[in-house]
Amino acid sequence: MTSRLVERWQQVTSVDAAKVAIDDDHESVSFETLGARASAVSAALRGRGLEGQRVAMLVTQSSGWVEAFFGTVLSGAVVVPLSPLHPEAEQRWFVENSRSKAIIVSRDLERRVSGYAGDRPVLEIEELRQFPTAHVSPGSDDDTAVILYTSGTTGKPKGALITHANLAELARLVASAWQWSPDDVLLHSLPLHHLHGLGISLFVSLLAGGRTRMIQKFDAPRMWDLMAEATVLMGVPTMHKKLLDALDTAEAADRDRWQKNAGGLRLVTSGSAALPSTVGERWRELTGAYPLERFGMTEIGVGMTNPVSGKRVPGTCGPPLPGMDIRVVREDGDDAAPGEPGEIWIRGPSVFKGYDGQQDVTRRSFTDGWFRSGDTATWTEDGYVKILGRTSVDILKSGGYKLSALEIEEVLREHSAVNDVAVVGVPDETWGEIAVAAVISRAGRESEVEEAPLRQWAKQHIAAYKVPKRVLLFEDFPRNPVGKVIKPELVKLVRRRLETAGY
Ligand code: MLC
Ligand code: AMP
Repeated sequence: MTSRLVERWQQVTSVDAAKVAIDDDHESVSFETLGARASAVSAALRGRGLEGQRVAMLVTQSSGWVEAFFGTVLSGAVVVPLSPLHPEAEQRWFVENSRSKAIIVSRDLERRVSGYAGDRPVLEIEELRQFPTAHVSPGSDDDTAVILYTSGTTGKPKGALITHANLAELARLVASAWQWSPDDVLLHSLPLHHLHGLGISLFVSLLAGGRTRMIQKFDAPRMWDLMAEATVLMGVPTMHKKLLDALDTAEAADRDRWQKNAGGLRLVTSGSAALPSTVGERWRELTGAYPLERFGMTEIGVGMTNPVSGKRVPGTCGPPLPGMDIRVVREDGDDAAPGEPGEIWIRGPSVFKGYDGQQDVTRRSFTDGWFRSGDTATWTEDGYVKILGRTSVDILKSGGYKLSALEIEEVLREHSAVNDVAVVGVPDETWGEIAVAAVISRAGRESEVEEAPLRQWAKQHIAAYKVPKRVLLFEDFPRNPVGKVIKPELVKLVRRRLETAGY
């Protein structure tokens, strides 16, 4: 039986073939053209024997990205999306860790892979899409469609294996709950190497037959202007905050126009991190409705969502998304009553297959078929879920990106002037949370590990968004009797130091 993802792709690219699917900064591409180009990419990849293999892609966010993604999937291969936000060292690691056999690039990014491509073919999407024949592999629901790397409680990110069925069901369930129609126009600027941008935004719109206005990178004034043609805006809380800050500081004429644009939106959603109510209330003033907040995760898709019509409760992520099962489980394993804290456990058709090459970690992440999220939450009396925080102090959420303190520490420890380092998260108005590095220098080398030089050095090894925004020098850290850093104590010291410094 053909995979639901391939089946849906074929329907949507043929039923309303002439309709515009993607508007990017260069062209408007119809569903028919998108479908034909993806089938050409697929044939080209088959011609190179890549079916069944992993294929990395470093393609600018545009219609070409969609063609590369679906071309790879239709060929029977697995996509490993890379981001230009990652330095070469990190991209190399993703390509090697995933054992990718080829790299699809857009011409503007081709130079970025030359240092690590090795003997892997580097294939330009601009060439692949012109391949003279077409091919579509039926695939099957359980095939992996994409590997998304997600930071966790281990040093290195883990590759989440997301199947054809996971993506198709995520798109179907969300489109239905959010009453998506082919007349909707999504304004899209979220990064496509994460599930929010890829699966929750782009594919929901695309597979529902809507139009997607894609811009390469978030830019608040452009977003406000482009909102004039949009009906739906999806963002992380930081994006919403940055949009509102731009509105507040805009010239009067821009502000009037932008406010009018906001009034035309049917739906504003927020996810990936907790939405501050101050930000939500500002959106309510602009659009007449509090943003729809929902909860998601790379491994599970969307778990809970406030309703489109019906009561949206600020500070909650709403009831379970219809089609998904949610439990809040106490430490003793029983289900929590309303008001009692517990861990969110999730089951449903968009829950992933496991972590690539990490069967033990995968096994430990599930209990009786339920994925354990690592988020602490509680039910409200109305059956809505309120998030209380993460169970691990080493997982941070900054501007919607999940950051692993351990991963960042591992990188910073490689610096020869760093004697020891501990990374902690502290609250921040714009980013939700920022990473701060507490560093113990090797004797006499303090100047090398000050904020500016250490941050600059770190950017060669990890994405700039993972690099701690503040670096503080310490003589030692609070430790327990066996020498382990007591992070909650360190957080207090860090916050005090930052407050004293006026941060
Ligand atoms: C950018 N920077 C960040 C950052 N984003 N630092 C910490 N956290 C972030 N999220 C850094 C830049 O590298 C730069 O560093 C400086 O901050 C200023 O960058 P900018 O260009 O002004 O940032 P901007 O482009 O405005 O980016 C903000 C943003 C972006 C909110 C648009 O962070 C973003 O796209 N976030 C979305 C993340 C996301 O999609 N998460 C979904 C995960 S999936 P320097 O040093 O150069 O000055 C998931 C599931 C679910 O969570 O439920 O959705
Ligand atoms: P990621 O691993 O990047 O997919 O991030 C998933 C995590 O984002 C979840 O486990 C939560 O911690 C967090 N998250 C997602 N949506 C929300 C939300 N609406 N409120 C609070 N946290 C959220």
